[in-house]
Amino acid sequence: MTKLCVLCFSTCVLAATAGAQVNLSQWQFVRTDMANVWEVERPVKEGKPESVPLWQDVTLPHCYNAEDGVDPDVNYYQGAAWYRTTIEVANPYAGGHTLLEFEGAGQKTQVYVDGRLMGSHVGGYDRWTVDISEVGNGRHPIAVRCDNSRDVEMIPSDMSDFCLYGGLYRPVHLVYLPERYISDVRIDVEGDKVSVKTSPSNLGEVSCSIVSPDGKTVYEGGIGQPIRIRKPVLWDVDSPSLYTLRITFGQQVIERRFGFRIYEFREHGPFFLNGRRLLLKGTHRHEDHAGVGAAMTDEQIRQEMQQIKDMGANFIRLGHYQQRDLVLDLCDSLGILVWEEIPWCRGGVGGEEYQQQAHRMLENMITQHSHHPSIILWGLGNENDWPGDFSTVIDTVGIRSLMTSLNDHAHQLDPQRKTVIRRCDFCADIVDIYSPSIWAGWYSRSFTDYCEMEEAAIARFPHFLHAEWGGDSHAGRHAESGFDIEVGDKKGDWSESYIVRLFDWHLKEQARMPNLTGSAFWTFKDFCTPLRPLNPIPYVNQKGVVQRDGTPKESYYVFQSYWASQPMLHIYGHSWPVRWGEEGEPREVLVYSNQPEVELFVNGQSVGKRKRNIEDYPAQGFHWSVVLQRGTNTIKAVAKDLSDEITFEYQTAHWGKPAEVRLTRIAPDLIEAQLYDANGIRCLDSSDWIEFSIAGDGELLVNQGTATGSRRIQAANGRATIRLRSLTGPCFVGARCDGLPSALIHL
Ligand code: ADA
Repeated sequence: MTKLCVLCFSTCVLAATAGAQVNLSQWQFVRTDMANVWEVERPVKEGKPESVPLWQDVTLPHCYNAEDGVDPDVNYYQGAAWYRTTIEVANPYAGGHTLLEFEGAGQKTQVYVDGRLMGSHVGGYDRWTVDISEVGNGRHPIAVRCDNSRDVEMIPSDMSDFCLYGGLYRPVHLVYLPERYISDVRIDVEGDKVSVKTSPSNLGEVSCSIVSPDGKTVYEGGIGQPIRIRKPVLWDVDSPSLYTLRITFGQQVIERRFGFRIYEFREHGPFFLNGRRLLLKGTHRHEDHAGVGAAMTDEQIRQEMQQIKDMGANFIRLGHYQQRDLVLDLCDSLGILVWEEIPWCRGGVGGEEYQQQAHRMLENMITQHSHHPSIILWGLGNENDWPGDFSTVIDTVGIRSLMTSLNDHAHQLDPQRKTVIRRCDFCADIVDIYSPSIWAGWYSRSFTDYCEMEEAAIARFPHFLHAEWGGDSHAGRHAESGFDIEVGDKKGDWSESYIVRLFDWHLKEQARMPNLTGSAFWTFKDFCTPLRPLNPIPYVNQKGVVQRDGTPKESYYVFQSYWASQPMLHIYGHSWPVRWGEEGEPREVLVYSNQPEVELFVNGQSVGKRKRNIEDYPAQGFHWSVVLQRGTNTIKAVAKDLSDEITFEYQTAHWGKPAEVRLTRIAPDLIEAQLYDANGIRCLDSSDWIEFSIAGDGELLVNQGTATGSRRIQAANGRATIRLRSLTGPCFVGARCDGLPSALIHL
């Protein structure tokens, strides 16, 4: 549609040049409810911007839980908040329509223009519009009330393992349309035929052109009949070829990208894309990032999706809700197949309104995203067998009934795509594809049981796909031992050492299961969750292979070594400054690489070449047993043109219990706390809690939910770090550890 996008700073489909520009810095925000909209507008109208409560200037997108979601000391704010701005409406079309378009806002929203309620929406993840045409051209105050209060009659449930963020955390657009306009375009591709429908459908003079991936116009004409494209170039994960459809109706031009591909989930596996077997190599993502919560910038989203592609993934489950259009555009252009789902997550099933919301969000997700060739699955729910929001025991009849109606609705809206859910065994027969819960070596059994558990699921469910596996790892925590693969029912030790072995084992097993459709590990990036206040980084689900700010953990490279085609080489332990053991005791060195051969050097001496061999666990054969010298050691790995090197210390002295915490400034903006015993020996297995504070002319970078950005954090190998946000003069940084004298460092 012809969009004059003046409120957003992200790319809008066809942003034109006419129309007044609204300065985004003019948005203001207050994190409290107001008595009425007059209270919101009065200070501006009366020219008293200093009135209480104080408003803050903000830039959209903006999430009002950007920091408190991971503040170790508080519950995140769940309640109402207000945004206000003034816009200059300058619709160039006589009799035209003016809309405010919200790409998504959390979680219930009311929109006021000139003090009048013009529209409202329930649901934090779908796109919606408010028609404000009646206010006409000119300057108008806008007030928006967002509310993420707890509500059991709304999806997702507050029992979900993620933050139900509040705010205008996705872009807002001001859209001008002619009097008669196309509100939606539907593209369906079957074989080499494309059907195009507009809403409304009776507009008459609609013309259409299709441009091939190499820029040639391959069709020009009407849209009444299915359009046949001869020998279309197929969209594939390695060559994501996209066609462009352009619809013209009077002054309105709409562009959509689409693609041709065929896929099949064979009974009892495997999966085929364009006629060849493809193992789905998948991950998950939440819209969540350090410092911004759900309000990720376009650049942050682009970087994250590229990191996912560079890891070698060809599949993603967008857990557990409809995500931004930009995410889907990137999946299309990068070649990442998608399972997208509605946020019916945990808690059971609610009443009429709740169920209507689920249906509405399903309809919006499918109509808004169905043209994306990357999407293959519509997810209807996650862990819907999880009781809790309602006092009744789990209502299997009610859940089955909603699941059945959602399943029918999805098929009616999109007959081509499959439906899917994860973990609700008593609904497994309703949907097309099913994932039970299998967490070998984390929530159940040992990871060496993985193959047996997987084969049983392949045999039991006609269409099985494995969503969610993995485990937590505290970035910077490493172990010399104790990460034995036979962990039985207990979880691992939250070390990176355990988790790389768990991932490594799964990946080697998956590579040799001929009938496996594929899987998606949980999850790409650490994320904020209200359910986990006692995690080593409080309120962070630490199952990511990158930290909450995108910094890779060691496990990122394990995936690359199995999945990526770009040559890579990585020695395990870049974040492990001190290893330990007896004098002369052999230590294991792991190297992750997709190269055929790697040579390892310890302190300048070659300790041999090893060939890549997937049967030779761990690290596909790139493991060496070496003797380290007391003090500093350097290890280098070489594979053809690639090399990687780490330098670390080897400690042979034994330690007792922690007696002292010492602070050191290890980089201009980084402070380290290290625990020592009574003899001044580092306590390399301590996981005591460290609490940082600051006084003076400096500020710590806190509430980031990362290993260098949490005021309270569990030590990793007796060590914790915190970053300085600013330092403008003298100040003291403190570290407190229960039972020990506090430490101070003067900066
Ligand atoms: C569930 C849930 C996820 C995630 C995961 C975990 O499987 O579906 O949202 O929270 O648990 O980390 O335990």
